[in-house]
Amino acid sequence: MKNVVLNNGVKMPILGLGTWKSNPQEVYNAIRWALKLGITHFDCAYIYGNEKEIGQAFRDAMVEDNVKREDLFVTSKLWNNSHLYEDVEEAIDESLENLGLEYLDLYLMHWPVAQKKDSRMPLTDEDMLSLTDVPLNVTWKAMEEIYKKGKTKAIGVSNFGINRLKDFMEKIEINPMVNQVECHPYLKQNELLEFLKHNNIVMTAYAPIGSGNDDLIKDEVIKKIAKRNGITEVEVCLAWNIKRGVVVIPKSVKDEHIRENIKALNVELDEEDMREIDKIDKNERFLNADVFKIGAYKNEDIFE
Ligand code: 1BO
Repeated sequence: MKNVVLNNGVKMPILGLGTWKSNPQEVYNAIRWALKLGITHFDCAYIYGNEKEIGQAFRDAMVEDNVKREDLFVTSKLWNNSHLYEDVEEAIDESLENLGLEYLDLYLMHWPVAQKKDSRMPLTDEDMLSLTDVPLNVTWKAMEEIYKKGKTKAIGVSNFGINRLKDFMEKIEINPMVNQVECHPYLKQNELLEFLKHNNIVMTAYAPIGSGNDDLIKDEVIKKIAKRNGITEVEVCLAWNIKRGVVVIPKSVKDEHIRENIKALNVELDEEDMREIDKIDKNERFLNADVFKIGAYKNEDIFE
C-alpha cells in the first residue's frame, strides 16, 4: 500500500476505509473483508457509534488472520462534547477501549465547534459552548499531551479552513499532522491543499466519491475519463485525489466496492485527465454542517 509520511515521520496509507454511516452490524464484515484485501487504514470516530464492532473485527483478525497491531493504521476523533481540557483524555480512553487498542495512529479534533458534555448531536443553542469559553488551542493542548503520553502516534484536525488554521497555529506548540476535510472533484480545495502542503500537513479527503450522493459518479466528464482509461467512475475520483497526494477514505460495507476502491491505487491518470477533472469544480459540499450553525456559531462559517 502506498503511504504518505506525516510531519513526525509516521507513515499513513494513502487509501483507507471510511466507517461513517456504516451501521454496527455491517461494519464488522467490512473491516474483515478490507483487511483480507490489503486495506490496513481505518477511519473511525467516537460519534459514528460503531467503534466497538470495529474493535471486535480487529481482535478477530488478529487471532484468525494473524493481523498485527503494527500492521494497522487506526484513526479516531474527539467529539465536540469533549472539548474541555479535562475531558480530552477521557474521550480518547473511551475510543481506545471501544476499539480494544492500546494506542491510536491518529486522533483528530472532529469539528472546530464545542458542545456541552451532555449533548451528542446539537439540537438547540443551549447545546453549544462558544470558542471563547472553550478555545480550540486549549482543547489542542490536551491533545498534545495525550500525544506526548503515547496514546496516539499522531494528532490532527478536521474541517479546519485556512483562516482558522493560521490563527490556530499561532497559538499551539505542535502543528497538526493531518487536516481531514470534504474533498472530491466538485470541491477540489486547491487553495487549502496548497496551504497544507506548504505547512507540511497532510490532507485527508472524506466523501471522496460523494458520500452517498451519485451526482459525481454520473458526471459526464468523470464518465468520459473512466471510459477513456477503461476504469470505473469511482476509480477516477479516488485516483485524482491520490495523484494530488491526498489521502482518501471512501466508506463502504460491500466487498465488491472495497475491491473497486483498492483498484484506484493502480490507476495513473494523465495530465489531461487531471486538467479536465479540475474544471468541474463547483465548490459544492455534500456535507454542509448546518447542524452546527447554532448558538455562538450562527453567523460563523464553520469551514473558513
Ligand atoms: C458528523 C460526522 C461527520 C463526518 O465525520
